[in-house]
Amino acid sequence: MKFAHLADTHLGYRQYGLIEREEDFYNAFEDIINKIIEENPDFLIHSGDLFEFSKPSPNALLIFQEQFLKLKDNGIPVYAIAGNHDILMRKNAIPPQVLFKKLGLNLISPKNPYFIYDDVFIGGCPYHSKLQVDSLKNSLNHLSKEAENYSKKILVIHQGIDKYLPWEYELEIADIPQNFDYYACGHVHTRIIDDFGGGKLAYSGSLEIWKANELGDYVKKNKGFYSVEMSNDSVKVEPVNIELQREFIIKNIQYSQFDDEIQELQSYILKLNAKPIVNLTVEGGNFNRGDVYEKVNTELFDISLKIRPVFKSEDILNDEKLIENIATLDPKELLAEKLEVFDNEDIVKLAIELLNNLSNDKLEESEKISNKFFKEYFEDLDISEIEFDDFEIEEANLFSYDDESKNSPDKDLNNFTDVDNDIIEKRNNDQT
Ligand SMILES: [Mn+2]
Repeated sequence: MKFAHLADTHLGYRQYGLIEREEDFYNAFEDIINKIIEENPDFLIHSGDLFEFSKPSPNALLIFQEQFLKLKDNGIPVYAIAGNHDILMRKNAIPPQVLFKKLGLNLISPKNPYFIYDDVFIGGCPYHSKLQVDSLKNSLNHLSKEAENYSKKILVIHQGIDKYLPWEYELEIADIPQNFDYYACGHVHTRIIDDFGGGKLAYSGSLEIWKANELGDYVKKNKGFYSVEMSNDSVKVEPVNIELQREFIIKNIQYSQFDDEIQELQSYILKLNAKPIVNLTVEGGNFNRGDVYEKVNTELFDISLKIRPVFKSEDILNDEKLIENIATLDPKELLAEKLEVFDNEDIVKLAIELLNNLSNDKLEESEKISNKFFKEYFEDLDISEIEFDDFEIEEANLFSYDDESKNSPDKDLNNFTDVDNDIIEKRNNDQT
């Protein structure tokens, strides 16, 4: 039995506001679906963040519809869950995947937590935020029991796990039931294949370079999907790569070699098939930014899709060295230090959670965290009651997306949660 695993396609993402980048994602998606059809798997699993927004543009919806119908014509069923980008954290919100249920998309949701394909159990959960982790753990344990009688078991999730995302995770690796053969994960945009339980745990990574800091992983491991071969006693995961049409260039130039290096870069770019995105840093020496900027533009503007220049003259570099020497500049450490007077770990935890959420404009989440803290500390309430209330709210908020659900009026497009962005950045910073 063979299946394909794909995740984090983010259809509709318009990087740097460029229509060309939106189209790059669509083209990459089409390439991937063509490759999947070539591979002819028994089915395809999509582990969430199918779309960039929970209210995708008609273009993004149409691209998915086309490719989905192509899979259907080729007899390849699709199983999917909603990721954090697909879900709007509002009452009665439904993810866009629901639109394709009647066309045959198998949407794994709290109401339909698993499907059976021959002797294969395919179960999973949509994205759960940190606040909903207890309910997520319950669902995982429930799925683990339901799966027991099947010879092949697949778990589909869209979460950060501490082992792979130590800065921002919802699940600890120990929270995950061990009796599945394949863990089809989404959320982390880098590509990971690991041994877990008796099988494999895998993040197939994002479709395209969603953030410039995914570039390192892309250079090493490419982008694409996983082809998974499953027999009764083994699981083999084979990455299948697609070629991205456009290059992302990251180049550091010493100002003393500026003229030569910029010429070299220009002749490199002229050989490419598509205009690249150029992340250019000019550093060292004392130079006038305006002059350098003008030269960069003259040489590279017409032949690049986007130039993202950073100028670090000698003075700026010296300032940076000064900052590097101050060990406690990590805002989290500074916060913790300030709050030592309270001698209360919960207060430090609250402050750090608020910092994380507020720096990502997650106001609703922050409000929830604050209210919960306030109730636990200052209201004479049974904590178990609060947990129960939270659970009820979650159920209403997230998990009622069957076809009959009513959509709530006028939701704000800017309210989508943008977790990955920050996570991947932290992860990469952490690694480098
Ligand atoms: Mn994502």
